Amino acid sequence: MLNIVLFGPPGSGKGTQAEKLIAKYNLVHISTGDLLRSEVAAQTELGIQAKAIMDKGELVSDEIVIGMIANKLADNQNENGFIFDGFPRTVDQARHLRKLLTDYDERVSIVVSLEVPKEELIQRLLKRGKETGRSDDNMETIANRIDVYEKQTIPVTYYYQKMHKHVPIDGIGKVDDIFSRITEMVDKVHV
Ligand code: B4P
Repeated sequence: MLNIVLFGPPGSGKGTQAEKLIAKYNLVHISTGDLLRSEVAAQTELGIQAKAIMDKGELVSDEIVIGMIANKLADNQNENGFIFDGFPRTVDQARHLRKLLTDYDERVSIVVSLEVPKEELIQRLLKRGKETGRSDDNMETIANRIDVYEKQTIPVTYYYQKMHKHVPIDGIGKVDDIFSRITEMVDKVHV
């Protein structure tokens, strides 16, 4: 299997690049943000709790997101692999992902880490907020999401660096150019 972790700060283009990678490598897309937003839309108990946390720009509990990932993995065996988009976001989530994949004799193939400066992230997210009305794409929540990323999610990069899986990619430029930079690196681990 080809198991790609798509990593980066909010607004770095994870969702955008995930769509293209799925089409090229025929992978199952697991976006914890999308999964949480569908719970919010369906107004489930989990969705109601999650919305309050997401609107503040905080992270939903590890227990909830790890449970969602475990279900998705169990439902999608016999596939070419997975794209983990926006997961793991804490070192504890990364450790659990390792355990879950080991249960299926699998492992993370590569961690694609999109690098984009803070100013550009803010501009992209404010633009999306205006265009789509996404409730967490407002200045106050964006600032907290970036802060949470720096404090709680950056340590995940050290975890994967130690395993020699972390690959930084310049996330500035045209979407297709960034995609080419990513596939060049993915093709090195996927022969
Ligand atoms: P996510 O849905 O993961 O939101 P995100 O980090 O903002 O990334 P997204 O994929 O949507 O945006 P992208 O960078 O593609 O998470 C939302 C919330 O859910 C979190 O704050 C948290 O509360 C919760 N959550 C999710 N996962 C969790 C977890 N594992 N643990 C705990 N909580 C979790 O794109 C942004 C914009 O940039 C788009 O409008 C796009 O069009 C634009 N863009 C992309 N590429 C571009 C380029 N090259 N140039 C210009 N613009 C570009």
